[in-house]
Amino acid sequence: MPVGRRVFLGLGALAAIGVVLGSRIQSAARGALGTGLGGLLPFGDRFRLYSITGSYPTVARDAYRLEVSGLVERPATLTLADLEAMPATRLVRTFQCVTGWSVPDVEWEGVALSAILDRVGVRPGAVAVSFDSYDHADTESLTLDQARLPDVLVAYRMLGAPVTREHGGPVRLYVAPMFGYKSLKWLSRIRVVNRVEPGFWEDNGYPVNGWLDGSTGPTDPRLGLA
Ligand SMILES: Nc1nc2c(c(=O)[nH]1)N[C@H]1C(S)=C(S)[C@@H](COP(=O)(O)O)O[C@H]1N2
Ligand SMILES: [Mo]
Repeated sequence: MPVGRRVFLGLGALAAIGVVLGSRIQSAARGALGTGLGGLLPFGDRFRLYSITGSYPTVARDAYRLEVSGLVERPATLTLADLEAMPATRLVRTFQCVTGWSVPDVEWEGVALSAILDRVGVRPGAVAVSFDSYDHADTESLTLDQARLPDVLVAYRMLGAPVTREHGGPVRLYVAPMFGYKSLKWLSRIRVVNRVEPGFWEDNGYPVNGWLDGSTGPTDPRLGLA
């Protein structure tokens, strides 16, 4: 096994972290990062590898399938090649975990979730999108408006290379405008649904709307402007 700083987030640790998820703590974390202290912390500027289950699912690249179902006109099962054949979006952003660590200038590449939604055709009555993981543990959700933001990606490249198994490869979600917990790893299924279904982290105390700017309301300043 490669040596690295791994953080396996067991349920005990999760319960402890649940205590520090208030918005005041988030502001404190942002303040610390804003003054440059983030870079001075031990392990600064490095990803922690998270997995609720304590292990990383193994999904071979040629066996990878992304199911897109629910309130859609044309349910689809997409391979990695299908995703790579769609128009690619590349982003460079600071990745921020709500617990305070962050990694600057991370390069991401993948397909805009909006393009996948357009490909399958969202049916009337749909209001949200739910995500499942090959780990059978993590779940996430976004409103349809959030899901259509141009910097929400179904990502197959990260840090200048294919997304590694540890980071959620072959394919993970990358929700650039929100804290890291929204970026579900080992993405297996996208379901278009008629209500927001709070996911694993939300059930454990994280805000359903994980905006990096700290707003907890249902809207982002950019919604409606895109
Ligand atoms: N399937 C799954 N996705 C996940 C998590 C997880 O434990 N399991 N942790 C989330 C959290 S809290 C963060 S900060 C990021 C961390 O990404 P990394 O493990 O690539 O550093 O993944 C998010 N996606
Ligand atoms: Mo996180």
